[in-house]
Amino acid sequence: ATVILAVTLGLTLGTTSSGSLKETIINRCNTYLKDNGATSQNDCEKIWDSFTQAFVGKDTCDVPPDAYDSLIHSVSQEPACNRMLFWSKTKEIVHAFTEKRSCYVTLEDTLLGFLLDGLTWCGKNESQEIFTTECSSWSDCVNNPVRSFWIQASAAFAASACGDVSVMLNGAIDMPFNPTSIFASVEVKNFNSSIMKSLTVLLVTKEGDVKTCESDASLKDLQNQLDPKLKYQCKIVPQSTIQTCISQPQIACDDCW
Ligand code: AVW
Repeated sequence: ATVILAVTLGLTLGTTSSGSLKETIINRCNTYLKDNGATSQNDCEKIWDSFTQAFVGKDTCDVPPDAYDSLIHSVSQEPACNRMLFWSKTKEIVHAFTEKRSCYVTLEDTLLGFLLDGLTWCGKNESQEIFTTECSSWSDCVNNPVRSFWIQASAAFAASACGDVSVMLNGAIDMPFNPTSIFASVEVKNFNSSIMKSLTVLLVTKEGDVKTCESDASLKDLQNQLDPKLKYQCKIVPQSTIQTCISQPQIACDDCW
């Protein structure tokens, strides 16, 4: 009886979690399309189907980044030239800013990123089930479904980056440009210098930080990895300035840094 109960419970939980994952993603999709308009080519049910196709039936450590190619192609969105904002180790402040200001767009402010931000999912070999708990985590294995999604979505976002592009890096840590980050290992490598004009580093510092754009060695590495055709700039941006711009929408974006 215990075994039957456990199996029934297990199946019920599995169904419930995949049900709520679908609900979450479809709801986010409809909300996004309503709030951002203009992207009427997008079909939320089709996007959900392409998403599940990437990982359902596969072991939780056996989902490579290219499994998400059909999902990425099923989402249609014009690149926001001159407003695209990358980030590394600044997740919270960058999104607090873009939530209030449409002058900059991060991957998580695009439909694709918005749908999956903060979620966990995986499948199981030879099973149609979808799980949202007990999935392999970021560091457990290279080809886990969540990590692979962010790698492929980041690569596509970077490849579409056009005009003047910015990246918010953390000036309070040793290596603002860290070779193991997605920004360094995926995004910079996918920049296309034939559609991109410049990269501006916004180095977020706290009061008392001594780091400068010129003194940081990791930023030299970043400069060296960029196509010389791209213009490179770096600006120190005090965290307090960003906070002020977050709380005072009447300040123009151009005056934030
Ligand atoms: P990040 P990235 N274990 O702040 O440059 C668990 O380092 O990498 O910035 N979760 C992880 C790990 C890990 N080892 N590494 C990364 N993450 C997750 C997409 C975690 O959720 C945008 F376009 C962390 O908050 C940015 O330009 C997040 O990844 C760029 O990629 C970011 O890690 C940011 O990636």
